[in-house]
Amino acid sequence: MRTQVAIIGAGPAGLLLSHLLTRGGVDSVVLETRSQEYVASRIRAGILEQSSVDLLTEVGLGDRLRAEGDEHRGIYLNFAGERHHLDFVDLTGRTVWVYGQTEVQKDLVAAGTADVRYEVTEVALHDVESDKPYVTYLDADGVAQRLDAGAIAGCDGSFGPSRQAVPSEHFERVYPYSWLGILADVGPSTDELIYAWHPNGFALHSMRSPTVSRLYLQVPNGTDPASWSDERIWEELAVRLGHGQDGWKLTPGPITDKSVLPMRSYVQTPMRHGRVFLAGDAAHIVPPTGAKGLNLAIADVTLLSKALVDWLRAGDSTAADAYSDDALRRVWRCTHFSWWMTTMLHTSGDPFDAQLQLSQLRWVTSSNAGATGLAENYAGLPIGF
Ligand code: RFL
Ligand code: PHB
Repeated sequence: MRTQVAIIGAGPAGLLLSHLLTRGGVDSVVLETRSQEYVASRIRAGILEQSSVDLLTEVGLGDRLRAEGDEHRGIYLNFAGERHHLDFVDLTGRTVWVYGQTEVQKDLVAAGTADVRYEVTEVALHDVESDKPYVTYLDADGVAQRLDAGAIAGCDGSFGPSRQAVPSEHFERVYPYSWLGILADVGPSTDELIYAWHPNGFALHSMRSPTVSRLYLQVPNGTDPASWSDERIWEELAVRLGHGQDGWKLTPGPITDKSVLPMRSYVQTPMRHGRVFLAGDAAHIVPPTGAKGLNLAIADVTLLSKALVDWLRAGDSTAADAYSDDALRRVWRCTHFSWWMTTMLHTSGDPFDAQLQLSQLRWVTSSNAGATGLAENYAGLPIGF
């Protein structure tokens, strides 16, 4: 079998890349280890920045997002018994949207532009330094297949084989805490997300829809989710998020999902080797505190699709040669922002750290310059930054 671009991984990076390539007149085949149902139901990101929404709208994927997504003007920061609103519209003229990654994934599948082979195994990349790279795999029936391509896009997340095919340097930071995340069948107790600093640890109130809430608690690494009863989770969320503060109430509800997520920062450089190009989580991981992972994946494939269309259709490799450097500028900005939000909001147990965090939070919520810096990064810099 032959295609112009072999894409490994049908997460948002792989599916959106395939969609953008189809629009640019370049064909692709996507290889995915999991089933379509599994990929579509994974609970992941919830926030889209303005440039992601603009891009999805521009390429025909914005209808349901704009009808069912919830546009937010900003976020709340809660600390020292007070809630502060940061208004991104006033500060930067930009908004963010609550629209689950599962919904983006469904819209991409519904668009029908990607030729995806689900439930493949033993995916391996070959001859990536030559001009005739190929991928081998076993199809869903266990039959050995070979896919020849002009280029390979590694969109297979942090555990896939593409990262290994790119001999390069990596930078990593592991954090000494994790998130206990819950999904609950209860309407959100807030109109916009609340990020809370508390001596007991960080908490976040997010949401998925008018009837579904998503909330997180900072917990020690290695925490077993089963060790937290539903009652204890709601009690701790209430304490950290400021229940009772100025009459605000957190309304609990039935918990439908409970999991623990470790947190790390990881950047692989360069993001290209020969004819393999990495995009999304295959190249970089950010802790979720800045809500950047999905948005970075979208920004990467926006650049990569243009580069591959120029190269494979018009024979112009300028953008392909610049891809890694161009993508990494934004990756490092988001890596810094995610690290900064994480270390500003999570307690480390060190009283000196706590005083620095509170000072920083006071500055961000009282100085226009401080607030604008956070808003500009959170609502997202323009694609191409
Ligand atoms: P994905 O989504 O992991 O997709 C990779 C795909 O590759 C497949 N795969 C393979 N396929 C073939 N052969 C192999 N050997 C393979 N190995 C793996 C996998 O099955 C999968 O389908 O990566 P992608 O496309 O780069 O997308 C990245 C995003 O999923 C990720 O960055 C975000 O979910 C991160 N993230 C958030 N990002 C945001 O922008 N805003 C948020 O609010 C936000 N919240 C979150 C998050 C991630 C979370 N978790 C669970 C990690 C909240 C959470 C809880
Ligand atoms: C989410 O809704 O899952 C979410 C929102 C904001 C974050 C992280 C996760 O920073």
